Amino acid sequence: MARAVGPERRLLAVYTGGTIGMRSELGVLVPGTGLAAILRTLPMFHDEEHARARGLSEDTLVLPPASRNQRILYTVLECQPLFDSSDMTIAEWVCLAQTIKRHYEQYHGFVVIHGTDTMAFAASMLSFMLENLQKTVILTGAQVPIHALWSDGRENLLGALLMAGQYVIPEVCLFFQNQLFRGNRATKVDARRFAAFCSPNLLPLATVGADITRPLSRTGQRKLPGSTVNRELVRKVDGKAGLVVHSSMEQDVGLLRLYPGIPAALVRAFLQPPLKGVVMETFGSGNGPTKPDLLQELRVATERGLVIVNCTHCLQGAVTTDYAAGMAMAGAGVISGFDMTSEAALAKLSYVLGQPGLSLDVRKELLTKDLRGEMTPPSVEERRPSLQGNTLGGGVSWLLSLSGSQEADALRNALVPSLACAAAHAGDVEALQALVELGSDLGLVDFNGQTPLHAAARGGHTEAVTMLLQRGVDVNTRDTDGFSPLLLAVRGRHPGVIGLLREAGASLSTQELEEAGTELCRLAYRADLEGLQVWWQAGADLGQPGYDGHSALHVAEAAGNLAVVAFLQSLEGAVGAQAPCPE
Ligand code: ASN
Repeated sequence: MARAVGPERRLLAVYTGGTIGMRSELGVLVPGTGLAAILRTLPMFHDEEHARARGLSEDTLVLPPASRNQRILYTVLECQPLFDSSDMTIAEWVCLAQTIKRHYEQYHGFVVIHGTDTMAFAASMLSFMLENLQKTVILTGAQVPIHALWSDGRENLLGALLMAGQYVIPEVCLFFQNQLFRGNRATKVDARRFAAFCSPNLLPLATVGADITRPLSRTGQRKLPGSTVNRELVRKVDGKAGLVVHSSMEQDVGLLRLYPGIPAALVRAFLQPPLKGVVMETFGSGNGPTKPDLLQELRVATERGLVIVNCTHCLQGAVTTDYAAGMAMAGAGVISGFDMTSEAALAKLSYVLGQPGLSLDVRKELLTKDLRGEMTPPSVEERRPSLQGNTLGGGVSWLLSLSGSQEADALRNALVPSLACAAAHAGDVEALQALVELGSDLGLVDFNGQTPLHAAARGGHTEAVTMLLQRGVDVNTRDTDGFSPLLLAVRGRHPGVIGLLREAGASLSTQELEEAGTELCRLAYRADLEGLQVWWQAGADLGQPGYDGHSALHVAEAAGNLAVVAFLQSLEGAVGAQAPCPE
């Protein structure tokens, strides 16, 4: 966001309708023509004296000075017909985008005067239609007509004109009640109050002090006390790319809100052609009913090529796969919409599906990407392995969908231990968590007699080990070879896991300790200090003799491995010492 320079800033204000210009007819509000004429009579919107002195044309309005050396001039373009925004459709918003494109070179910025009811949809649609936007586009409107004694319309429109005139914000924004939001992050939350919009998952791009219109300071700048401009949030533009208007938006997209007990038949009816994409509003963090018949309908639809995007019906937060009920959605082929508003998701779907010549996979890929600042995808570090993208996760998702019959339950019970061990060995905590949600016992053993804790310890996965210990998996179980998770962690040389297991009370068995002697001698011979250290950390007696009665110290001395000798001697009481057990 940069401060706009130049003595005159020219704006186009496209008036599409909405309460701001409405009048009462037979007791109800209907769109009203002649907004420019009303603005001309209001001194805060038009400096007649300046306009006359400058010889401005009849259709050009000019704001009182915003700063000593800058004036904001604007022209109101009244659409035909005007709409209550409840009647706006994708077709009208495409016309709006084309209007902006047509006048793009003539003006420095654009204000779109729009009804509030669908303003968040409009802003979202425009954000996708207008690619490589280099100029400011701000939507605004009002809860009360502008000519009423007590109206928010004057402040909103003036704020939008000042923001668009004074700043270069290359985005589609929405200005309401002193706040400038990224358009595709905003949503209408109040039908009555002046603070009608909020941006639940992104801070406002700017918050303007209530006295944006106060008189000039001595330096000639109209300061905005109390205003906060979050410059770092404003999207950067590619200075060379020209504006592209995407008019081929897919119209066969829909919005389906799940509710508890929604019948599968109703969902089936909704998902029928010609529908090509659906935003499905789910519960909480993207959860939905796990009834097999409902999941089946979703799966059939996605396999047929219908694109379904999962958005939470909660105002704030994001879609995750923390719950089996959320994972079941992913398992049925539903794409995560992360923290997108439903308005943004619908617009994105319309845009992505409207692009000609893309494969279904590419379209799905685009939907998971942040294209216009509309979503916050999880960062790479936070991103958990996708259950869709790997065999293990696919297996878990599939298991989740199995239920109902005795055979299905038997199959599930037979597969869970091996799947859990495979997940633990891969360190896939998400898959383990999914199995827990499924009601699986993570202490069950696989065909080798190993628990997932054995597998996680062998793989060195501290996160998985922590999770399993928290779930109370026995820390000292032995597999069919008599090995404990601790021994496997020692063999794998995973000090982090050894520490966790010891803290949880793990200890090497007498047999394991006895057998360790020969191994210790071998390590001493090879001067493998790291190998000796993990044994010591696991509580082994490093003085334990090998098969021929020699200890590791004897072997190290004989081999001249001085570092090993020094290490073994440094242990309290030299050999014979054991690592202290953690508290
Ligand atoms: N029904 C009106 C509209 O969206 C509501 C408003 O603008 N406040 O056009």
